[in-house]
Amino acid sequence: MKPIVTALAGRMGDAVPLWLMRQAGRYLPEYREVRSQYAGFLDLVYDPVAAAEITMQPVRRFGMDGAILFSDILVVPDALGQKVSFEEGQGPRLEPLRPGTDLARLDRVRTRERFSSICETIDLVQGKLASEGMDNTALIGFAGSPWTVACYMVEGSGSRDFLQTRLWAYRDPDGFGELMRVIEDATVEYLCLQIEAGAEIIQLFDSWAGILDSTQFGLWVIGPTRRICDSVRRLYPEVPIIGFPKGSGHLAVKYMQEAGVTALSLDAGTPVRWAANVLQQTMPVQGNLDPLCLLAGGDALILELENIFAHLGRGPFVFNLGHGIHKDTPLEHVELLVEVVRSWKV
Ligand code: 1CP
Repeated sequence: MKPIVTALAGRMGDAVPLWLMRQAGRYLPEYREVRSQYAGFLDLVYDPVAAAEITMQPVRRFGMDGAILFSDILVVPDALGQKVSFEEGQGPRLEPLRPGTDLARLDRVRTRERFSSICETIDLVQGKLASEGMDNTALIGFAGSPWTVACYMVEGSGSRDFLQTRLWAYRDPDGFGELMRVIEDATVEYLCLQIEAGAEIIQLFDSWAGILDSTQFGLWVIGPTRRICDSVRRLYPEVPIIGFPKGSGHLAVKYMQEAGVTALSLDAGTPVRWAANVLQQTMPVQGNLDPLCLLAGGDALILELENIFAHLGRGPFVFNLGHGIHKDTPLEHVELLVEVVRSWKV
């Protein structure tokens, strides 16, 4: 079994496996080189040859144990027919969906066509992993969780508090629930297609789980995640699902107990001692170095790595960041991180 898959099954070999969120991205010169040849970010995502190459870049450079598919959580709204674009330096822009919008116009025909190009990327990456002898590297597929995807679909961009989305959810839970169901169904279809194409692990990114109160968290984070995990497991019981309910604090316990995931990805705010005692006793965990600590490097980096390993290192554990790698991160800091992680013996 590949080391990450083994750790997610609750067992450890003699080393801690590693990958980094957003490992394929702007901090890599080889990524910026490919990116500069494409006008739009989505053009790159929907070009399987380029996307497969980008997926491989951090694996070749650093020997990561996981190759995360190069794509984005916003391909689901795009596939559903909502206009999505990425403005340089500003993040995503979508045509906002507000209460009263006819959800029937979110169409499923385009969905299949969009998803099939991403499946082709997965197929190409599996071919490269095999031909380049990377037998220990697992291909990680992913999607945004419905709550986080809905945040972007309703707000139309990134936001500090996603006010419009949260107001809709409070004022009209039935109408908002309908939108969530459309996203949920498309997400199940998308994840199953990814697994069929060769994804060995799935990660569900719920980047905005932490802005909800505990009642809303139950409704919009736990409920949909549970239904997605159940639906995917019915067809693919052996594929591990990592949940990342970012910023959920103590609600991570409820998420762990009820959302149906195989493992929990921890953000940097999660105290590692508490995580070891309360979470890791029940399921494998992944995380949780602060991306800014990696950007800083030096003694701060070494000390924090020691702290994380002292508490979580015996496993079951997959090393990762607590959120995506910062675009200004020096390559030497990543090299140092990989060296330190590799020197830890379980
Ligand atoms: O031009 C560019 O290079 C655009 C930068 C970029 C990249 C490299 C975006 C725009 N997305 C991605 C790739 C991406 N996004 C991956 C690829 C695989 C990898 O990890 O290497 C993944 C897993 C994502 C997931 C993603 N996209 C999330 C969930 C994780 C997280 O960071 O919280 C979210 C919220 C998005 C939306 C998004 N896409 C891009 C940006 C800048 C954002 C964030 C917008 C915001 O600030 O709210």
